[in-house]
Amino acid sequence: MTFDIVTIFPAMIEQPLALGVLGRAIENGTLDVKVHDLRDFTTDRHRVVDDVPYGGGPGMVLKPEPLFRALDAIEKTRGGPMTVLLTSPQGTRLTQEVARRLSREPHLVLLCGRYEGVDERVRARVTEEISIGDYVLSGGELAALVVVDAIARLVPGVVGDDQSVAEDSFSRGLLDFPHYTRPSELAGAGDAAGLKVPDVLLSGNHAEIRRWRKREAISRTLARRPELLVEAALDDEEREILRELVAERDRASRGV
Ligand code: JD8
Repeated sequence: MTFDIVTIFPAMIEQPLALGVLGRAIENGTLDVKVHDLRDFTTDRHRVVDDVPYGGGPGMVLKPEPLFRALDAIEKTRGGPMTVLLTSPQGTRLTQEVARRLSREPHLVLLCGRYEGVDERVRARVTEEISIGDYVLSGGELAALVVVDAIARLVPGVVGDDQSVAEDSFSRGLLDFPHYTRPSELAGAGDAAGLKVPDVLLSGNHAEIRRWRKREAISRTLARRPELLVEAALDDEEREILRELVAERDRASRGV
């Protein structure tokens, strides 16, 4: 899968993408990611990318022409269809479902805004505006990294173990179960009791372990993000566990 990212801060994008599973996938050619400096698409001596807003007011706006030139150059170099994403607070909220849909596109171009945002006419070239959540960032770069990470890890071969991608929290619509590694017991410190790994995980009983993990995932989801359960893809066993946990919770809330 091919990504082109257009930004005035290439360094903000390049280093993070060179690390971890995405870095490896770029190295071995599973992903082709190119970061473009928007200033390379200016034509003036000072490489100016911003200008004052028509109508007045504070802040600056990203000029349209460098962005249009960047898109033309990417289109010409890559050939073939491209989906242009603009990260912005006004966009479609990024969810696992949106990431899954976009991971089926062969070529994504991400435009990173700055200042007060981009000139409105840039939207004529944008396929979809994406927001990563309801809080204010200083620019589109961190959002673009989040979008690329969420999408790229769904591309076959990027994450070594397809199983772990399939079982990830949210691909099933549930929060994750607790994870433990060695040692099986941590010494107590001061007043703190020793911290033990749940016995079931040491039992070697894989059917019981699977069931415990399901129960933990469902019980955490019920406690912390109950709204996720409305859409969660639960199997028969999980629906049964949910019924038990809800009944327990209701009994406890009546004080019995
Ligand atoms: C792009 C400029 C900053 C936004 C004035 C401060 C996404 N979930 C998200 N929150 N914020 C962004 C985001 C913010 C951006 C730009 C994305 C370009 N800014 C602006 C409007 C108000 N400032 C985002 N995706």
